[in-house]
Amino acid sequence: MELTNDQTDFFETFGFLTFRGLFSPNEMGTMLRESNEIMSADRDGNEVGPPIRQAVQPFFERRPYLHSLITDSRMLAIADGLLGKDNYFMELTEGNLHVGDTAWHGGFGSAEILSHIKVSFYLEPLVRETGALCVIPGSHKGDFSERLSRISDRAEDPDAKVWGVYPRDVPSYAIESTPGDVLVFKEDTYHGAWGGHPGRHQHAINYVQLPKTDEQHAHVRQMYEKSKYSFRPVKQNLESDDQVLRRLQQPMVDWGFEVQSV
Ligand SMILES: O=C(O)CCC(=O)C(=O)O
Repeated sequence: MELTNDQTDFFETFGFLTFRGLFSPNEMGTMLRESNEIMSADRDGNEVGPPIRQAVQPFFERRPYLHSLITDSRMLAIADGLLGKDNYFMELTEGNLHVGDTAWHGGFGSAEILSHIKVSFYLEPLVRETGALCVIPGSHKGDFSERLSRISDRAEDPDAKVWGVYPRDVPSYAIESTPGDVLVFKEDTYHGAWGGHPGRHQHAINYVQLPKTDEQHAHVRQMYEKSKYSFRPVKQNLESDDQVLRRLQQPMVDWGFEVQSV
C-alpha cells in the first residue's frame, strides 16, 4: 500500500484522512477482544461508567495482536506517506473508553513545528449523533487555528455559545465510520465528539516526525517533560525481535528519555 499524492495533500490541507475498510471484520473482532481484556483488567473487572472515561497508556503493547499493529505494513504505509519514510518514531499507543461528549480541542500550535499523526480505530459503527469524531477541516494551522481557540477556551461549558452557536453546532465534518476504517488526524486539528454511549472504544497509535532543528528538539523535550506516559519508549518494544519496532523507539532512548514498561 502506498499513499497517493491526493491523500497526502488532503491530509496537509484538511488535517485528517480516512482509510475505509482497511482492516477485516475478523481483525476488528480480535482487536475488540484484546481491548476488552486490557480494559477489564485495568479496572479490576468493574463496569465502565459515567462520569469516568477510561484511558490506558501504553495500550497496544499489552496484547499480541494489538502489539503487532505498531509495525503492521498498513500502519507503516500511512506513517511513511504522511511523515516521510524513515523520518518518524512511535511516540505512544493509547486505549480509550470514552464516556460522554468530548469537547472541542486542538490548536496546540505544534503542527507548525513538528508533524504528529494519530492513527485511530473506532470499534463500533458511529454517526454524528452517536459519537463519530467531528473535525473542523483545515483548523490545524495559522490564523484559522488561532480564531478557534475561542471554542476550546470555553470547552468546560457545553452551554456556552460562541458566534451564537452551541459547541456541537460549530460547523464541522463528522467522520462517520464502521469498524475496520482507520481515521488519521493531527492533534492540532480541532476535534470533538457528541452523543456517544459510555464505553465508546477509541484506540490509537501516535507517530511523530523525527526532530532535526533545535526548535523541534526543544519541542519534543518539552512534550516529554510535561507528560507522564508520552515520549517514553516501552521496554517490551525495545526488547522485541521486531527490528523495525526497536528502531521506532530508539530515538527516545538516545535523547535520554525514561523507559516505561507495561
Ligand atoms: O473520539 C473522541 O471522543 C475524542 C478523541 C480525541 O479527542 C483524541 O483522540 O484526541
